[in-house]
Amino acid sequence: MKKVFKYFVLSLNFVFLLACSVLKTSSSDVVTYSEKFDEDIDFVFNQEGDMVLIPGGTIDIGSRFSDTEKPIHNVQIRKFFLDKYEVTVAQFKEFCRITRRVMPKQPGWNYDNHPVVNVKWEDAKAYAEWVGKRLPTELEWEYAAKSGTPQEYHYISYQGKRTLGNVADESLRKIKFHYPAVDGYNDGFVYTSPVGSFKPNKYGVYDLDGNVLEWCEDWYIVPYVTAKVDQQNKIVDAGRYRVIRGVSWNRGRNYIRSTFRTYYPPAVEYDFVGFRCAKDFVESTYASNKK
Ligand SMILES: [Ca+2]
Ligand SMILES: [Ca+2]
Repeated sequence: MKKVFKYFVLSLNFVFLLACSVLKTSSSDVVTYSEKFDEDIDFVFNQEGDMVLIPGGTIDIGSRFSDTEKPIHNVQIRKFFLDKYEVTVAQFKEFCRITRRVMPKQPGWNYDNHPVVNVKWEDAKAYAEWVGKRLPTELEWEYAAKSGTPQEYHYISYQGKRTLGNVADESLRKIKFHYPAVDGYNDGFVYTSPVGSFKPNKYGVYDLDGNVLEWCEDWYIVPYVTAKVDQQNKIVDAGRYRVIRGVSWNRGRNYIRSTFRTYYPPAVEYDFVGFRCAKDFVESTYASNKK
């Protein structure tokens, strides 16, 4: 009987060691966003006010997770400037005051240093032009969000309960139990957070992984590999909807990925949709500004 028990214990040990080795192998095979993030962040970007210069390059756009993101295809992106932060309530108020527009009604929880919400695409575009900028194309947006790292699927990092960005979390689920919150994750914000509350990505851009969804310049075309683009990767085909990118305070789980595409008619307003601006890189202008 003693012998049987000894073999039983040895077998248990063997199964335990085998399980450990499998777990170790599988976790080390996955390069998560958080692991990449914790490396010394190489801030390769150049700053110009509240914008960063995103270096040009090639990138695999798209993912295997959704038909709207297929096929994965390689594109060339020219260097461009991108706002470090989402446009805030205070900034949009100033725009409305000076241009005598009606300020979109903000929810009670959305303070001056939070991202402006309830903005139509047309209003976002008008703001961008007013400040001498433009909206980012969706290819630029995804390129910046991936920031040279394999950040196709971020949810695995959120499952690690790290505070990477403001998404639908347990605090939101207490109020709206049907929202797709990330299990066990709490970022400290039920609704929007002040812009820049979380760490930036490798290009120095904040909140691409959360807070509010962001309007892009482009019409929504599926599959987007067939869409005609101009030299700035702006989709020139016309459509009915404008592209929205990112993830927001009311979305979690499998919405959290840099390739996620969604869309709305340009005239709608939602309390989880905002925007940020981009700008073309012009060598001569940039050089003279730097003097
Ligand atoms: Ca949250
Ligand atoms: Ca965002």
